[in-house]
Amino acid sequence: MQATLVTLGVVAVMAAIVGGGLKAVGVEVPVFGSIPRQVLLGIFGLALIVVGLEPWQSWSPGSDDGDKRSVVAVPATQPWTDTSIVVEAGEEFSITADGEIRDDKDNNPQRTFGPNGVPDTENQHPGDPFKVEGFNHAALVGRIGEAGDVFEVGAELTCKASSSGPLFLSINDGLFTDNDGEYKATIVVKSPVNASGSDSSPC
Ligand SMILES: [Ca+2]
Repeated sequence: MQATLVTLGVVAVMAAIVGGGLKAVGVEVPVFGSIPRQVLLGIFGLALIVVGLEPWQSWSPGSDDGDKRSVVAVPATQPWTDTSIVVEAGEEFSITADGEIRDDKDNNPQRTFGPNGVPDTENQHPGDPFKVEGFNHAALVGRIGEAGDVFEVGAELTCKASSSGPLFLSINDGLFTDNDGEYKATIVVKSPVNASGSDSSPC
């Protein structure tokens, strides 16, 4: 596509210079009777060359917006998954998650959860590590750094990093060995240009 544009542009410029009567790479340009047309064709040809030489990247909208995007699998069979993403204090990031897990595959194989989990209103899951915080059972949770405060992610969260460090994700469950499935988390660390300012809460 780009090479074709450049070729056409070169032919147009050549035709403009010699005044038409040209046949090149399958394109035939008749003799011109008018100088302004010749000039116009020359300009058009130059424009084609410029467009053709432009890096392809700039043609796909949103590809150079500066956001860092990553998709990470969070298996239900282990605590804290290192997302390999490092956030800086003050940086805004968003996490959207989907997928399905089971928290007791042998005894309750029909019981499945999504990233939002469920409120543990009847205290059926006393072993949940983030019960005190009031986070849903089997919900996706996160922390920044090994000792960072844990925050509930659920299916969607946008927040501002309260500290710098590696981002970890886990599932709010007390026993991981009887689980299966995984959540898939899409993490977008926003460039300062795309951050929503002070709107998002700290995490
Ligand atoms: Ca479990």
